[in-house]
Amino acid sequence: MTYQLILGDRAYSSWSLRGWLLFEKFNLPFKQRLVGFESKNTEEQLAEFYPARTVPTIVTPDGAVVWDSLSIAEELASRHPDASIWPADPTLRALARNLACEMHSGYGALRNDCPMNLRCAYTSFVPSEAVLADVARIQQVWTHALETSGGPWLCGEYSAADVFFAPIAARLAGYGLAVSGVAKTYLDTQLSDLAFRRWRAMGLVKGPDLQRYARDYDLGTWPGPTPLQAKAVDTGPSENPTCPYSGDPVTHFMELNDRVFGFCNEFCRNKTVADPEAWPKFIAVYLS
Ligand SMILES: N[C@@H](CCC(=O)N[C@@H](CS)C(=O)NCC(=O)O)C(=O)O
Repeated sequence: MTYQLILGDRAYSSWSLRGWLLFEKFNLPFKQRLVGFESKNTEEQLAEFYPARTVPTIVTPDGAVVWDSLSIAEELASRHPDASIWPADPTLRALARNLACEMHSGYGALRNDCPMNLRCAYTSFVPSEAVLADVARIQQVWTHALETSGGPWLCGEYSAADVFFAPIAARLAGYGLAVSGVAKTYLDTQLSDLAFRRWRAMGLVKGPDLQRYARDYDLGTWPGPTPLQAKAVDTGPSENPTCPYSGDPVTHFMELNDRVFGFCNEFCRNKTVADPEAWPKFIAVYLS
């Protein structure tokens, strides 16, 4: 038995990103299931996990349902003390808890006015005073944490505090909201993180564009690292006979730098096309 992790649409569900990072970044085993965001009936889709009604929700191997990102972080930290979800140092741990809790209960204007949408980077968004106040507070707490810990993550090593701020980084990036100094360096660190890039690559290629998240602002270029230019192609042969992820025979193909690579299904091919460098198992094949 392993954990079940129930997630929403990767492009839009900022809380789901947190739930997934808690497993992905701390190497905890899980099987995931996605609920559809096309309709609004998340609660119905979670009926078997009553009384959960939002994503992320997890089911522990012994059957406990945990339905809030902060309680998921705490439960995983208790069950996996060696995973270092919170910093070991008590002062840094207290700081990390402050940061995660402030994020979990705060920044309402930013969260309301700037819904996460990993498919867009807007250039003409004009923030309200309330959004600017949230950004100023984020600048303040990030700077304080990074100067206290020495970085590169908020509390030194990657911790739950960084999990909670990953979607905030996505919002700052997506709506062109500026931070400066060490906070800007930290924003770039979040956007460059391979796990974050994997999540975004999956969000770019799976699921429909949802109108309720669309905003009528001018579009620009996503400010994270520019992906290597790969493209889907119809036929092989590929250099690799088996899929880098599953080891199964290849059926779907991608071209990168005049070389052809194969994958065992369309989604795995497309997520790799979206950002080849985000996938260590693919890069191992590419460099071999
Ligand atoms: N406090 C919850 C919030 C989770 C949440 O609001 N998730 C959203 C998706 S990002 C959701 O499931 N919305 C569906 C709905 O409200 O019907 C947490 O920390 O996990």
